Amino acid sequence: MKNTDWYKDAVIYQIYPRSFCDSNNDGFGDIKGIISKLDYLKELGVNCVWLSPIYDSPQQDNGYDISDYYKIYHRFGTMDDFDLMLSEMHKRGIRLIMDLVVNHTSDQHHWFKKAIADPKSKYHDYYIFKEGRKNGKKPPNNWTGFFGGTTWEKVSGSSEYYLHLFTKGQPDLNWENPEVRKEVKDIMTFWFEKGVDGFRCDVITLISKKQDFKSRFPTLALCGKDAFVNGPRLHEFLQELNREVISKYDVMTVGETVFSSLKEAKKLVDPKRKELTMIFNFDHTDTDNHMGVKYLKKKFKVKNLRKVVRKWQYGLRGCGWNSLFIENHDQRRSVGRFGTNENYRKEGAKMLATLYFFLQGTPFIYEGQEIGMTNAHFKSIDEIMDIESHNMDNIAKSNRLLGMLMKDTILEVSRDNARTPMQWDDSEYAGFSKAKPWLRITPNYKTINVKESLADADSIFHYYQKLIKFRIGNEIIKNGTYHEILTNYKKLFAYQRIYKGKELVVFCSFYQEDKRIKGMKKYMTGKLILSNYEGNTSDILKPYECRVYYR
Ligand code: ISL
Repeated sequence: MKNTDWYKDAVIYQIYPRSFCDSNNDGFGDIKGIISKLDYLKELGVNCVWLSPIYDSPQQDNGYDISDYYKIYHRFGTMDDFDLMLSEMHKRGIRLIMDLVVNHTSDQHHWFKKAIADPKSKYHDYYIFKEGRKNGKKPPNNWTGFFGGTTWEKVSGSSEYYLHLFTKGQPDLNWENPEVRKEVKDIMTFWFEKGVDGFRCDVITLISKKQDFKSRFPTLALCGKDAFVNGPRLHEFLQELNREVISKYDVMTVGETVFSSLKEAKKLVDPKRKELTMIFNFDHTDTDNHMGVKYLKKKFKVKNLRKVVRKWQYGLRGCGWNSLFIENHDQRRSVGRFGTNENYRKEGAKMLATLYFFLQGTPFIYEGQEIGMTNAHFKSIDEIMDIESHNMDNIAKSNRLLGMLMKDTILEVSRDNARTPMQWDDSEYAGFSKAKPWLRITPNYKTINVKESLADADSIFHYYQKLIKFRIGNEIIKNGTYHEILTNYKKLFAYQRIYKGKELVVFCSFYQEDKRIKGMKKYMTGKLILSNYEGNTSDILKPYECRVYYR
C-alpha cells in the first residue's frame, strides 16, 4: 500500500512499558497493563502510541539492548498479548509505532554470541571487531561513547576488540555487511506484516561509520563523533530500507537523530528522497546545556528557545515534517524545566503544552506528561537504576575535575527522572502495581495522579484533552505559516500561525509575575479559544499564562 500522510494528523503518546502499568503485580509494567489503560488513552484523545522496546532483552539498558527481535520479553508478556494489544488499539482508532533499535544489539543476541564463540563464523562480520593497538593491550583507537569511556571492549583471550557506542552490552552492528541489512529488513517486514504502523528508529544517524577507525583529536566527550554520527552511507542505507520495505506499507518512521544539523535533517525527511518521515532533533532540549552535554548545565533563556523553534519551523517548511516534543524517556520532566517553576506546576505545564502544540509538526506526549508528573527528586545514586547515571557517577568519582563539574547534576538530570512509575492514583505504589516497583515512585503521587486529574475539570489532563481535540485536523496548525511576534520581551514566546486568511495567535509567558505586554492588544481581536487562567482578558499576562486567539 502507498504511504499516506496520516502522520500529519497524529498525536502520539509514548509508553515506557516497564513504568506504565503492572497487571500481574511483579513491580514491572507489562502489555496487559497497557491494554487495561487503552480506554484512558482514548479519553485523552491520542490516536497513536509509540512503544519503547518490548522485545526480548537482558534489560541492561531497559530494552534498548535487544537479544531477540522476534520475541517479547517475558516480563512484558507474550506474543499473544502483543497481538491482542495491537488489535485493541486498532479497534479504538489508535495506531502503534514500535521502537526499532538496530544500531546495536545486546551482547546476548545469538548473532553476537556466535561471533565471539567462533571468529570464523559469518556472524563475526555482523559486528565491528578490530585489532587492538600494542598487541591488543590498547583499544583500536581513542573513541569515547555516549555513556562515557572508551567505545571498545576487549574480547577475552584475543587481541581483538568490538565497538560499542553505548554500554559494552550493546555491540554495534556492522551495516557495511549486506547480510546485516537483510536481517534488519526482515525484522521490519515481520512487524509491518503484523499490522504495526511505523517505527521510531533509535539512534539511526549512527548506523554508518567512517571506515578508517583512526584515533581523533581528544575531546571531553564523544571523541570520534565525526566518524560515527551521520556517516558516509547513512542516506544510502535508509533509502534501501525505504525502497525495499517501508514504501510497501502505509506507515511512518521517526528517526532519533542525535547531533543532526538542519542541513542533514532536510536530507533525511525530504519526501522526494524517500528516507524517513520525520526526525527528533534535540536543539530545544539542549537549550539548557553546553554543547549538547546535559551534565554541563546552562541557564535557560526564552530567546534561545525561540531561536531553535524558528530554525526548525522555517527550516523544514515545504521540504519536510517536524516532530514536536518536550519530554521522553531520556529527558528529565518538563515541569520545572525550560524556565518554568514547580511552584507553578499546572500553569507552567499547560503553557509549555500550548507552546509546542500549536507549531507545525506531529506532537508527542510522554506518559505522565499529561498529568504534569514532576522529576523524582532523587537524594542518592543508590535510588537510581539507569546504567548511564551509574557510568557517569563512576567517571565523576574517578576524576576530580569532572567530579566537580558534575556535582549534583547526575541526580538532577538522570534519565530515571522520567522513568518513575506512572501515577494512577493515591493508593500504595500509586496504582501502578500492588508490589514494590522496579524504580521508586515519586513521593508526590498522593496529590499528582490520574485519578485526581480526571476528577478536576481544570487539570492538566483536561487541558491536553482540549489541545488534542482542537489540533487534530486543524488546517491552520497543519499548514499555516509561522511568525514570531513581540520578540522584544525577554520572557515572552508569542507567535502567529496563518493559513488562508485565518490565524491563530499564541502567547506564552515565562514571567513569574504579572507582566503587561505592550502591543498585545492588537492581536487580541477575535475569539479567545484557550487559556490557562480563566477570565483574564487584559493585556497583563499572569505568571506562566498562555492564551490562544483565533481570528
Ligand atoms: O539519553 C541520552 C543522554 O542522557 C542520550 O544521549 C541518548 O543516549 C541518545 O539520545 C540515544 O538514545 C537512545 O539510544 C540509547 C538508549 O539508551 C536511549 O534510551 C535511546 O532513546 C541506546 O539505545
